[in-house]
Order: sequence, then structure tokens, then C-alpha cells
Amino acid sequence: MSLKETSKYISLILRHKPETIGIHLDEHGWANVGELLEGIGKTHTISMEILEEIVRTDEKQRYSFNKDKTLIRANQGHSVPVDVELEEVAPPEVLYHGTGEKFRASIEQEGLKPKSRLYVHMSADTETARKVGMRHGKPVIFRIQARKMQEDGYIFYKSVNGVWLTNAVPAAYLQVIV
Ligand code: HQG
Repeated sequence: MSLKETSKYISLILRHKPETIGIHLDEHGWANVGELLEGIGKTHTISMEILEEIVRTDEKQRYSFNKDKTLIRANQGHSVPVDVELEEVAPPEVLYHGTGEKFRASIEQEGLKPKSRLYVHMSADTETARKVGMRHGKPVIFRIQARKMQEDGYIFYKSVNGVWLTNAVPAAYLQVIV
């Protein structure tokens, strides 16, 4: 089993379905490392060394340990309601959101919604947005007037791995770019 597959499984557990291996996340999204290793070990090849390698080498830096590495959590991307103590940050003039062409009409009508996750995910660059969009078929990129939204009272957060997050984006702040 590749590290990537194991990482995907960890992401499922730490963001969406901890019950899959019978563990619990605390209110800040932390899971007990010992319990995680034991639970994952039932179906995947894992050890503390492998887990440390996954955390260290993950291309999106999706996970963090606490100081003594007894706890681990996903930095963002959750559907379960946890408070990962996101930092409120003033956004740049514009941010980008990549999605699938099939969602375009609905988004143009009702704006961006978090759907199954806690927040709408955005990036500061179009390349990341394009990659995220490609996960949903033919990609479409929306430009978000983030600074203007903030001036109008909307709050933006930046996760420790650099993903921009907000609760929702009304259609008035959106524009498709080509
Ligand atoms: C769409 C990955 C119709 C939205 C990425 C998106 C990201 C609407 C989909 C992170 C809509 C939800 C998140 C509306 C939003 N009508 N469709 N009104 N509003 N949508 O996977 O942003 O690799 O939950 O455009 O890199 O694609 O997992 O969100 O297409 O950062 O770490 O509903 O996941 O990171 O899809 O991806 P998702 P996302 P990881």
C-alpha cells in the first residue's frame, strides 16, 4: 500500500469519518495518535515512523501533530464540526475557487456554498484553483472579490497550510475567468 493511499485514508478519518476506525475527535479536531495508529493498522500498513513521514512529506501539508506528537489533526477540509482555531486574516484583493463546469450555473445563481464541508475553499493562485477544479471534471475558475467582501463584513481565515476559507460567497462577488 502506498503512502498516498494511507494518507487518503487518514484524511477521511481526520476530516470526515473518525467512526470508521472507532475513534473520536475532540472539539479542536485532535485525534489520539496511539488510537489512530491502532485503528489504521487494522487495514493499512502503518507505524509511528510512517505516520511521521506522511505528515512531513504531504504535498499539501494536510496534517499537524501537537508538540509531543501524542495528538494529530487535519489542518482544514473537515465536514465534521470541529474548531481548528483558524486564524482570521485580511484577504488579498482577489482569491480563486476552482470547480466543475457542471456546477457553474448553480454557483452563478446562488453563490459558493460550503456543501459538505465547513467552509468554502479558495486559493490565492489560479493554478491551485485549476487543480481543485479538475477533481470535478471540466474545470471552471471563479475569481472572488475577497477584499470587497471583507470590507462588506465577511470574515476570511487562512489555515496553517495556506488554504483560504470563508463561510459562503454571494454570487455578486464572483466572476468566471478563462
Ligand atoms: C461546489 C481538496 C453547486 C464547489 C482541494 C465544489 C480543496 C456548488 C463542490 C478542498 C455550489 C464541493 C476542497 C453551488 C459550491 N452549487 N455547486 N451553489 N457551491 N459548489 O470537494 O472546494 O486534496 O467539498 O465548487 O484542494 O472542491 O482534499 O470542495 O466543486 O482545498 O486536501 O461544490 O479539497 O483538498 O466540493 O475542495 P468539495 P472543493 P484535499
